[in-house]
Amino acid sequence: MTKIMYLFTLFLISTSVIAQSPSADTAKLYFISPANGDTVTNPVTVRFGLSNMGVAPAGVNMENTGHHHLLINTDLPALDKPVPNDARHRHFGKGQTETRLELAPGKHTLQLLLGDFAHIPHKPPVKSEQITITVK
Ligand SMILES: [Cu+2]
Repeated sequence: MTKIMYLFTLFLISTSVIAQSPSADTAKLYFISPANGDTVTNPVTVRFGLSNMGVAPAGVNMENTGHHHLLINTDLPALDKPVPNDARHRHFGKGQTETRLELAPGKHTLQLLLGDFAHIPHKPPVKSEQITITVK
């Protein structure tokens, strides 16, 4: 194999590894509850709404699907890499569409971000608005 062919192969491999799944043009990710500005009490039930795409568990590569990530008190992560997995970036890789949170009293921000089978945001990303809630 010539050197140029080798480099081209490396290029193909690297682009396939970082390839992002396409999102549906009309996809919409939103909070069913709570609403922006709500005052709530623990445990906080958060319901995830997704229109025009489907939910699939992590690891299942199906077109126009993904699983939910809930970002708590943090801005969006890098949108071309797997979503971090920590207390501020919660994965719902079994396909869950709601969760219950225990949050300290005070203001918190929440945002949803859909990820594909490999936890990578779609292109363009499917994300909700960032909402602010107050926990009593
Ligand atoms: Cu994930």
